[in-house]
Amino acid sequence: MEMTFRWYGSAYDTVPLWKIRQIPGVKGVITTLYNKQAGELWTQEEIHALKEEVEAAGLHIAGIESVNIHDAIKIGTPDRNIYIDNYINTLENLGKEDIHLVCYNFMPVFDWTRTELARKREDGSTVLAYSQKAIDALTPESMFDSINGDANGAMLPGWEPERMARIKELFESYKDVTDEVLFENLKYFLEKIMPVCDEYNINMAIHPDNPAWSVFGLPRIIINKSNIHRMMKMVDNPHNGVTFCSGSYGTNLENDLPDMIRSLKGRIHFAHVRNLKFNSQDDFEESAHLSADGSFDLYEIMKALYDIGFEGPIRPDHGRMIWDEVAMPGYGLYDRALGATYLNGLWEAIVKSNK
Ligand code: DNO
Repeated sequence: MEMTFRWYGSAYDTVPLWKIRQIPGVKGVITTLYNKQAGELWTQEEIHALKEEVEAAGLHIAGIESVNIHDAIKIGTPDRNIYIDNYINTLENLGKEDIHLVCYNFMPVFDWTRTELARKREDGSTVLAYSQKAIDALTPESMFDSINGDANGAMLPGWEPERMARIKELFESYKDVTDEVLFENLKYFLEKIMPVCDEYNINMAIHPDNPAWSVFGLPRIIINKSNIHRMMKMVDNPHNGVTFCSGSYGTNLENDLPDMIRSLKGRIHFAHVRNLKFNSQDDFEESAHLSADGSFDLYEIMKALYDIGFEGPIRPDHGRMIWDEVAMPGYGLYDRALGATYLNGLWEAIVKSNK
């Protein structure tokens, strides 16, 4: 595996590249053109400039997270082909710049959903948290208003104000999109992009839905082992792969994470590893990465990745906010750096004990 760190770009991230460079073992960043709307074309010049900036700091781009998918593709409207063509051209431009990993998601309307962005823990740190009761008492609009105030001025992926302004309309446009339709539309999209992925050796790594069930009545399909295997089979090309995100699949306690990893041998192109602490079946918070601080055994997760011969980029995922840091919720420097160091330690021990 290659330890990496997510970076949103100098215009958006509170963490500069030079600090990332000082995290032991981190040479690669996972980045994006965060100003791009879903469906927009990324030019080769823009990608090249991003690459130069990263390389000037002594790092390299290990992958893109995300190139977002336009709603027309997920809904399957007639104009989807325009956006698919843009996507294909973007992939081609990434390939020409020698970038071979793209993380994306197929969640309708929003990206990940949390009900609190700064829940206080006993030690004074704050974390992202989710409570089903809170969701049940909210509408998407009221939820946007309630979390926006806690975002430390950052723009949360998938919750951009311009999208939220159209939220009723967006919900309306998904009214006939069932899980089956969403699967069909994903298949259509993947079949169109696989040729360019084959040509440039680009690994597509779908990110799971977070949480791994339907919220606000929207369909959600990338949630468990059987659905992810259905997706792998329906477009059976090694470039059609997954981002294994323990914190997303882990939201559903029925998902056996090490077992899922083992079953996806050869198709995991990217891994997000972190812990969650369940307070009850439907209330969880994003704890520190350490196994003892949460509900998952991170050693078993790393061991499963080792056992399948995982060689792709991995990154610590959302961190707690500690030591008075002010940053995008989940994306501060300190706790993610602790996470990277902990995961590196687990990996070193696993490698050595298997020699
Ligand atoms: C949350 C992230 C997601 C992820 C996208 C991928 O912090 O893991 O926002 O980047 O779902 O498209």
